[in-house]
Amino acid sequence: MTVEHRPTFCRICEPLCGMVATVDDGRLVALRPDREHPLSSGFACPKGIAFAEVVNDPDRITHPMRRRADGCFEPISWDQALTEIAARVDDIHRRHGSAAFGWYMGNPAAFSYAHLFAALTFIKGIGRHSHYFTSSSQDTSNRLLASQLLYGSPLSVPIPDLTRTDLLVLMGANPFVSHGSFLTAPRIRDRLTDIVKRGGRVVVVDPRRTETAAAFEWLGITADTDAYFLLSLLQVMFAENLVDRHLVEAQSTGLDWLREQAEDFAPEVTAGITGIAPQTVRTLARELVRTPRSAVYGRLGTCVGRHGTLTAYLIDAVNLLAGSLDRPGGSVFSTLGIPGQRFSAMVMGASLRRSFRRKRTRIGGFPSVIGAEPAALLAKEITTPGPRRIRALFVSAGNPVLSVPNGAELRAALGELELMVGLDLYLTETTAHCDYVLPVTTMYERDDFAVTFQTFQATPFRQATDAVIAPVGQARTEWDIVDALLARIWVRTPVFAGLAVLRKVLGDRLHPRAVVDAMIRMADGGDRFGLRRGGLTFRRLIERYPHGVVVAPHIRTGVLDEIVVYRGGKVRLRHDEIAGEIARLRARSTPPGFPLRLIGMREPRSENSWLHNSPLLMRGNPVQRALMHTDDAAARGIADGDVIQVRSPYGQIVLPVRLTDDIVTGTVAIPHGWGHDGTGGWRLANQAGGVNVNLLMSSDPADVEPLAGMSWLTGIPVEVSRA
Ligand SMILES: Nc1nc2c(c(=O)[nH]1)N[C@H]1C(S)=C(S)[C@@H](COP(=O)(O)OP(=O)(O)OC[C@H]3O[C@@H](n4cnc5c(=O)[nH]c(N)nc54)[C@H](O)[C@@H]3O)O[C@H]1N2
Ligand SMILES: Nc1nc2c(c(=O)[nH]1)N[C@H]1C(S)=C(S)[C@@H](COP(=O)(O)OP(=O)(O)OC[C@H]3O[C@@H](n4cnc5c(=O)[nH]c(N)nc54)[C@H](O)[C@@H]3O)O[C@H]1N2
Ligand code: SF4
Ligand SMILES: [Mo]
Repeated sequence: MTVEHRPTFCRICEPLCGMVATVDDGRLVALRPDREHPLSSGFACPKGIAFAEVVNDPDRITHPMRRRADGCFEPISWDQALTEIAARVDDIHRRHGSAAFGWYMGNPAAFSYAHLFAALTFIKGIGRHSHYFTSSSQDTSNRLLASQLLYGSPLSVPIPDLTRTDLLVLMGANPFVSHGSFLTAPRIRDRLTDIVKRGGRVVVVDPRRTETAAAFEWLGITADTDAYFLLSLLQVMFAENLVDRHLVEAQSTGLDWLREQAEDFAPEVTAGITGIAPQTVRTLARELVRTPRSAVYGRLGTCVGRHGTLTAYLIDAVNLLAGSLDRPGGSVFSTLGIPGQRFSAMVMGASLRRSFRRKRTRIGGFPSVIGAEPAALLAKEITTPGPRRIRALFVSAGNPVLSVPNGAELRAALGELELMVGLDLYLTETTAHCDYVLPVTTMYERDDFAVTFQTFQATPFRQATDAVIAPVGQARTEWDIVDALLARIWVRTPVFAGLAVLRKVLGDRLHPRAVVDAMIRMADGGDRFGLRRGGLTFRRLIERYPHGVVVAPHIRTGVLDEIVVYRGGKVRLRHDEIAGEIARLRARSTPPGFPLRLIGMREPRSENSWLHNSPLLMRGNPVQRALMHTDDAAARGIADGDVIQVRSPYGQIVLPVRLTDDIVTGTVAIPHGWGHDGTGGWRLANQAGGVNVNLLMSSDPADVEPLAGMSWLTGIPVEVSRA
């Protein structure tokens, strides 16, 4: 028996905290925070520590399974599963072509390079009419599209310069619970507190006085009105001549156009909508401009309203006008420092902009954003007859029955598929509908380098890890699964044929790790393939820097000409799409009879839908509860602890309520990710039950944000009564 302690890192959420895995005779028995990690230095949250329970969960799927005619699953061998799936893929492709295939890739995929490569290789490789969905359209597509418009590339996403800013405005983010998003900053709570310690301020714009807001200054806002608030900030900056035109025009074009767009939105006009006093807006606008190191940062709450792309665009516009864009302590762009990166971003940006203009989804005619379609329309893409109808669906690392609007519609639609294949750790409310469920490795059973999050690090940092244990049972990585499947498929698209040739030449060495290794070697700190002695490689990171390594104390600024890929290197403010959204904003209405507004709420011991089966995290039997204002409850005869019915124009749910004064009146908050109704195979999660809040959301194309295809998940009109 040998007990080993292996440094690695957590990949549940975005700080990627350093962990030490205790491995006893090949089994992962414990996880503890890594004190030697340069940034997380001994911090990990309860989710990260409890993850050993997921790895060893008796409910975890550890061998391939096939659904029988009676609906029950039976174990089958890998060879049989892959051979049968391949035959059905070939058959469906022969009859319907690539348009019959869909892939939904959920959130945990972003934390695994092998997974990203696998999903994209399959679904993009099978042909250009295939349907690709990701959790991004519930999360980030609007942010990426705003960057595509402003800078020409969706990869140019600014983050607040957390370690140097003196005035940070957080909008729609609750980092004390979420640990930060689109912002990789371990110990983010400490980093935020540091701002105040050095004499600065943190202002939290949120309909709820969240855990984060309670620690700093709270500015309560009515849900889904951030665009009005931001337009008012711009209006004040222009009207009070706060803008340094010379500075801003050196960075951008279209300033006068933007002034016209914001003209009608004086704070006095928007106050009734946002609930924020005009004087507060004016003061904040002045402070943002006058504080040399200020930054506005918007996250999930600003993404999932009805105008997510506009809102993300306006946040950057405010930073630009405040003189904070690409400046120390402001809103900055982290780059990898790869020679020629601007050129490749230019090529990719041009191609994505072209497909945004030309490609339209079958349902609703939505543009293609980062090559993906709106997940809110997945059900209709399956059920609507006609060409390009989805008949085969792969779902990896996602639980869309609980995470997209109108899960009931999606659940029913899944029954119409000819083939459904799931790659997951569990039999979930989604994968339970699959014909085949394939067992995947957890993060501790695979090597990794967090490609997705490199440019969102508040302090530029690199860490790579080997697998700390061998795959549990028969689990395989997503790459190995797709690779083995492709080896059995006869469909010969150009991509698949090319891979077949490479497979013959390279054998096992055909692996995306080589691409990631090349990226590490070419980036800042890398060995540049021998040009820089002692520089980083994938292997050297693991061997020499097992706890990770800081590659620069701060994010480099003055990089606008590198990250803007438009000719001329200037930020483009003027866009018809943005004007269209502002026009739509003016024409906005809400149905009568639903006076309250629904928002979301994350919980410290939950991760979307998938950590409700860990005994440690479920200690004390947590129950999903709605949160509403004492006054709104009193007006409806509702008492604390009552069971309430929540109705929207699109659905209704019943759950217990907690009353509070720490929320803007007229707001109801409900956590998502619950509603384990026994369909799935996670026994503890099923006991916790709860309801699927997304039954209150609309999957009508008219309710999907038109530019980025974002699901509408916040500010939903609702009414509440005692059940
Ligand atoms: N513990 C835990 N951590 C997580 C997750 C989890 O489920 N649990 N999920 C992970 C994932 S997938 C993500 S994307 C990140 C998200 O991390 P964050 O971006 O920090 O998002 P949330 O924690 O959901 O906080 C969003 C905030 O927006 C507020 N809000 C809602 N509507 C509006 C609005 O219209 N305007 C404004 N200004 N605010 C609004 C809500 O009250 C809430 O406080 O968290 C990640 N981390
Ligand atoms: N109302 C409301 N809805 C929301 C949100 C909200 O704030 N409010 N937030 C949205 C956001 S930000 C997101 S990101 C989405 C998330 O939505 P999804 O990504 O669709 O769902 P998750 O609940 O994250 O489910 C992740 C699944 O991946 C599996 N899994 C975990 N690790 C791995 C792995 O390594 N490989 C594979 N193959 N599977 C793995 C888990 O078992 C689980 O089944 O939900 C969105 N939905
Ligand atoms: S904060 Fe996120 S990354 Fe850190 S330990 Fe917790 S779950 Fe893991
Ligand atoms: Mo997310």
